[in-house]
This record gives sequence, structure tokens and C-alpha cells, in this order.
Amino acid sequence: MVNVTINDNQIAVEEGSTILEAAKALNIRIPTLCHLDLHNLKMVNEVASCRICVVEVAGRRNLAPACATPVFEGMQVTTNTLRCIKARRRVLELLLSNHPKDCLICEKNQDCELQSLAAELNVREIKNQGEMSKHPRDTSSKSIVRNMDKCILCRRCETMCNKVQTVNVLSAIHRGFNTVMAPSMNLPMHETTCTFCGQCVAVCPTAALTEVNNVPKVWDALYNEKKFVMVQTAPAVRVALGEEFGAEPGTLVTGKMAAALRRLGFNAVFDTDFAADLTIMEEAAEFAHRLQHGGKLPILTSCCPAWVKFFEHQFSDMLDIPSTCKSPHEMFGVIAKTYYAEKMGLDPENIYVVSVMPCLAKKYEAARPELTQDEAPDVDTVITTRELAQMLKEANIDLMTLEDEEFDNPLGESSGAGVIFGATGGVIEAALRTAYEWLTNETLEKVDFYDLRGFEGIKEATVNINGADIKIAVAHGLGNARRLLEDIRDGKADYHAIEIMACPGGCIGGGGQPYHHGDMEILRKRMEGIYTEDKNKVIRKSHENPYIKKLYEEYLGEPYGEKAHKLLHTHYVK
Ligand code: HC0
Ligand code: SF4
Repeated sequence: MVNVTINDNQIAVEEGSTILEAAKALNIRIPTLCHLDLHNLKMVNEVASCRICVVEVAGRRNLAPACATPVFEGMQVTTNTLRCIKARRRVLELLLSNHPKDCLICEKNQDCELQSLAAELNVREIKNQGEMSKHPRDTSSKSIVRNMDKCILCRRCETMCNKVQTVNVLSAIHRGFNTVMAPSMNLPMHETTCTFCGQCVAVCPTAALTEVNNVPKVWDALYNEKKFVMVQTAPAVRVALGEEFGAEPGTLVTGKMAAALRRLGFNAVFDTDFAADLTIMEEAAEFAHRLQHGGKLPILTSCCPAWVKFFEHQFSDMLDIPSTCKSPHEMFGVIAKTYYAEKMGLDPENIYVVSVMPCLAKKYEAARPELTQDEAPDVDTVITTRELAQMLKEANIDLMTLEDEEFDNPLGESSGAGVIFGATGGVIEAALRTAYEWLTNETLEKVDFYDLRGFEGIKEATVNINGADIKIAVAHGLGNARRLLEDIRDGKADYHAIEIMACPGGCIGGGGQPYHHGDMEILRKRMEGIYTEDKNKVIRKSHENPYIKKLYEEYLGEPYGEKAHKLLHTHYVK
């Protein structure tokens, strides 16, 4: 341990700690901007590029960046001298001198770390206003907008994309004043191997990286009298939407959300969790089929579109191992425009399906040509949790004051298995709850697979089914997925089934969720919310959902049968 004094407070911290970490342990706040400590991922943005966190160290002439300066025995630090305060303000003024000052109409207005810091440091004047860098906006993709005029070169996106996700799309190109975070050769995003996971957007402190805003499209649909507008909400939305209205992270707002969506004017308010149960019927049947007929193993889950795009680009020699199941919200779209349309006597052409998702890649996924019927998309528009909050605020709907309401039926009822899709490990746990019973003809008494839960990057469990040990693995974050896939390719892993979600934590940490600003505790609370909702459900196995049973009886026939194949399965492309 090392003894340090900060602002006359003493503390002993582990050797190798930074001044910032020691100050945190003493509850002394030092402002930061580029710093990002994703401790759940054991990942820190180490570039120390902004110099906002400078402090004075006794005996040293220069100010030291607290985030990147290790402590030493007897170190004496002062964090709040006039020299520090002036230096921080100066750094910020210089950053702002090359930043568009259009906060009033900025996508990140009131959610921008640069804006908050300018307020905190009492910046009232931008000195040295000189040349401004000018870059064209990249609006080429369906998911992400790159506006490099707003980039402050903190490099958080680079850390996320290259170190955590190992996709290597964003890095600094050019030099000096012309430096910009961009794909190689400055290619438009849609021409790159970007997975649209949105993790770069999730950590961007400004509006340099934002989502494609689909809110206007949804308003137009709601006010088009010819359209029957259906909405579905992803599992992870209900544990995060409340944050935008002042609730604690992880607060379950399922019933309030259903009520709010009705107030917005949707004609039918449904739940993607229902379709998650449907996915389990198909995925568990596919897994059982592969197990019993010597099919290709391991089977990989296929519901995360960023993960799908990742393996299409990076593991194109292994396209025969992922499950062919469409993702739940896409299955929902098809069922809405076929089964539900028939049942309700609606013309599918007039049905407009909106998905509320914690995810940016779902926007890209909905536009994939494979996910259409007669050229009509299964899902018409995807908005994120943040965009739904924006719509509610525009309509003056105060979510937290609403009385709980139920989803509509028949596409609104779900089991606990459908809910846990929202957290890493949940999809495979849900699949096990069903596959176990189908393969053994026995009741699964203990439905909680604790080994598959939590934030460990790669998790494993072995389940005995009919005397055989079935080996399961779970990875979240694409870097972890890459490690697993490389082991499989090299013949070093003998798993039977693997779940992969692109975002750290799974969908609860999706790129479309309320910004966590690097506070990983928020993800932990959202995860708790997911498992609480599962525990509270009367039905916790997908195949016991009565509306799912009815859907197969009335319309689909057998799970993994001919009709289900045509409507609910897809294929992958190199
Ligand atoms: Fe997910 Fe999904 S669980 S990907 O994370 O499978 O986005 O929440 O909606 O479709 O259900 C996201 C979350 C979903 C889908 C489901 C899956
Ligand atoms: Fe990288 Fe994901 Fe951002 Fe694409 S969306 S640039 S893959 S972090």
C-alpha cells in the first residue's frame, strides 16, 4: 500500500493506483472529460488527452493529470488551487474554441459532458476563437450519425471499438488540427465492418456520435389515419426508461410504459418478450434437432444484430453454426403482419410496426433485405429507449405518475424466460428451461441458472441432459465473442451451445439506453431489475406461455416446422 495526502486528507491506496482513484476513495471530486473507467470490463480509456483533471503535486513544477499519474509513497496532492482551476478552464476554453456552439438544437443538449463541464467550470467566454475544423456529417448508415465537428478527440470511441469490441473501425486519422476519429480511408460507416453495436455512441461525451433519429417517422405514422400502428418493447427497455424521468436505474416501469404508449396513440401495445418466448420455441427446437440428428454444434444464438454482422464479417467461414432464428422483434413483425392481421381482419399493408429497443443495430437490422416479406419490412421503424423518452417528453407525458396498465393481447403476454433476454446469459438460460424439458420429458424444478448470470466476460455451465453433459458458454462484448469463436475455429472448445450479445452486459447496456456516463453500477441495477421481473412472473418457461401455444395451434403448426421456417428463420451473408 502507498500513503498519499490529498487536500490534507490521508489515505493508503494500492500501489499503481492513480491520483484520481485515490481521490475517489477519499470522496474528493476531480473533474474529468476524456477519462472513462469501465471497471466491469476491466477497461480504462488511458489516453489522458484532455488534461481537464490536472492537479498540483508537491515538489513537481508541472501540473499532473490525475487520471494518468500513479501515486508514490508520501505524495502530497492539491486538487483545488487557483492554478488548477485556471488551467482547467483554459483547457476547456481551447476545446470550445473549436466546437460548434449550437447547444440549443444539439442532439445531446442536457446530456453532454462538455456542456456540463462548461457550466461547472463557470466558462463564460470563449477566448482565442480561430479557425474551426469542418467535416462532412456521415449519415450513411441506418444506425449511427458521425458529426466530427463535435468531436473533442477524447478517444473513448476508439477504446470501445478497438479494445472492448475488437472491431477496429474507429481510430484517429490525419494529424494535428486535421485529426479526426474515422474509419480507415475515411470510408462512410455503412461501407465498413462496423457492427452498429453503438458502444462508441454510448460513451461519446458529446454529439460527435449519435443515433439516427427515427422519432419523426413514428409521429408521422401515428398521425396517418390509414395506418394501424403497433408497438413492441424490448426486454431491456423496462428497466432503463424510468431513468429518463428521474427513477433509479433498474426501476421496473413495464406497466407505466404500456400506459404511456397508449397515451401516445399506438393502436396496439405489445411486448417483444412475447416474441422472445417464440424465439425460444424455435431455437430450443433447432438445438434439440441438431443434438439428436448429428447437426453442427455448437449452436450460436442469433438474436443480436451487431453480433450477427460481426460474425458475417469476421467469421464468414463459420456461417453454418449460428441458429437460423430471426431475432425476437423481427419474429414479432412477421407475426403481426400475418397471424395478427388475419385474426383482426387488417390489411398487412396498413400495419406499421414500431420496435422500441435498447439497441442501435436494430435500426440497421430492420432494413436488412432478408428480413422482409414480399419486399415489405417485417419491422417498419426502430426507436431506442432514449427516443421513446424523447417522444414522451414532447407529448408532456410524465411516465412515473401514470397508473400501471397491461400490454394488449395476444402478442403481449410473456414468460419470465422472455424477460431475461435483456441481460447477458438470459437467452441461453431461457432456451435451457425449454430444451431441458423437451429433451428429458421431465419438469425442470430449478429454473435459475446462476452460473450463466453476471458480468464475467465469458461464463460457462454444464447441464446434464439424459445422462450427457451439455456444455454451455456465454460471451458479452464482441472482444469476448472473438476469443470464444477463435477457440472454436482452432478446435480448442467443445461447447454445445453459446449465447453471444455484442454489448457489455447484454441489451441492458445497449447503445440506445439512457447514457450511463461510464457508471457501470447502473448496468448492475438494470440487471437486477430484469431478474426481479422474471421472479415475479407466474410462468417462467417460454413453452408454457398460453398465447404461444395458441399461436402454434392456430397458425404455425410445429416448432421448427415448415411454416415456422418460412416466417421465423433467416440466412446469413458473407
Ligand atoms: Fe435485446 Fe432481443 S433481448 S436483442 O438484447 O433476442 O435490443 O432488450 O429486444 O429482438 O427479445 C435488444 C433487449 C431485444 C430482440 C429480444 C433478443
Ligand atoms: Fe465500433 Fe460498435 Fe461503434 Fe461500430 S458501432 S464503430 S463496431 S463501437
